Amino acid sequence: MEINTHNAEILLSAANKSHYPQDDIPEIALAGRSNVGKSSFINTLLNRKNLARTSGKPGKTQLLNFFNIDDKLRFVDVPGYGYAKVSKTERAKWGKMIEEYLTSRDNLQAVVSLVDLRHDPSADDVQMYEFLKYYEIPVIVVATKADKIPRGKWNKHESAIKKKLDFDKTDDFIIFSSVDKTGLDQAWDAILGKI
Ligand SMILES: Nc1nc2c(ncn2[C@@H]2O[C@H](COP(=O)(O)OP(=O)(O)OP(=O)(O)O)[C@@H](O)[C@H]2O)c(=O)[nH]1
Ligand SMILES: [Mg+2]
Repeated sequence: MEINTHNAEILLSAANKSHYPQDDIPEIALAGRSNVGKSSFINTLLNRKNLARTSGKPGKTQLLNFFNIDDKLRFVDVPGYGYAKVSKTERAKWGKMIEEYLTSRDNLQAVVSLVDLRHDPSADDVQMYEFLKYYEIPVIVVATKADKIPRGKWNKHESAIKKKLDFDKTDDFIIFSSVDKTGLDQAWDAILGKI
């Protein structure tokens, strides 16, 4: 499929089902810990500086943000999990919002699950991966911030992440960096392979 990635815009932000777009355009959602680089991933793939707003301030993205790409594909930026300074009530609201989207959205083709290449996945990362596997949602694991560790150590970190996740070999695993664009083509190939 030919997609003009320059033709991208934020479409809408949704708190629940009633706000989701009503059509058959395929969606790829981005999930991961707060600050892992979900919004940066979207910006890098679309070659835009700040279309999906990023910040050093975790917990910034509060709603599901839908990005329209050339009317052929949507990215859904999901608020990050695992941010300590969030109240129990907020956390529960977040859980409901994500669960509703992931378990009921027919448009959803795959989830890009972002983890930090430098660290072992957190308990939340493992839980998210298990959740996606349980619901049989195709997963593209993207290990980001690769620019922060030497290339010679990438393999070791990849193995540690896969082991901790009990990684399913039928899923994609991509080493990525929004800073130097490592993995950009692979990420697009994986996404286009799901839609
Ligand atoms: N070095 C490096 N920094 C990155 C990379 N990706 C993101 N960052 C930085 O990490 C911080 C968080 O990035 P975001 O893209 O806002 O993270 P997020 O996952 O969208 O965070 P929330 O919206 O809070 O869930 C920012 O300061 C980014 O510049 C990367 O590949 N390499
Ligand atoms: Mg974000």
